Amino acid sequence: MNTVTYSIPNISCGHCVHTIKSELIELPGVRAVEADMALKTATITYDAPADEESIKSLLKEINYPASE
Ligand SMILES: [Cu+2]
Repeated sequence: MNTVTYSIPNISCGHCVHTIKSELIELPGVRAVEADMALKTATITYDAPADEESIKSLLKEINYPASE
């Protein structure tokens, strides 16, 4: 089990948080998603087949790219 936290500048309201959580949880291997509106971060707990690459590519696809 792996956990990563990304900074996501596009998070601006509760709708963003909901979108990120509901989209990411659909990705095979993702076990848990928390997103914080105030901090503009998302914390994702995952196992294979999910990996950082697939998570970041999904975030980009839904227009919430992780900044690094
Ligand atoms: Cu929003």
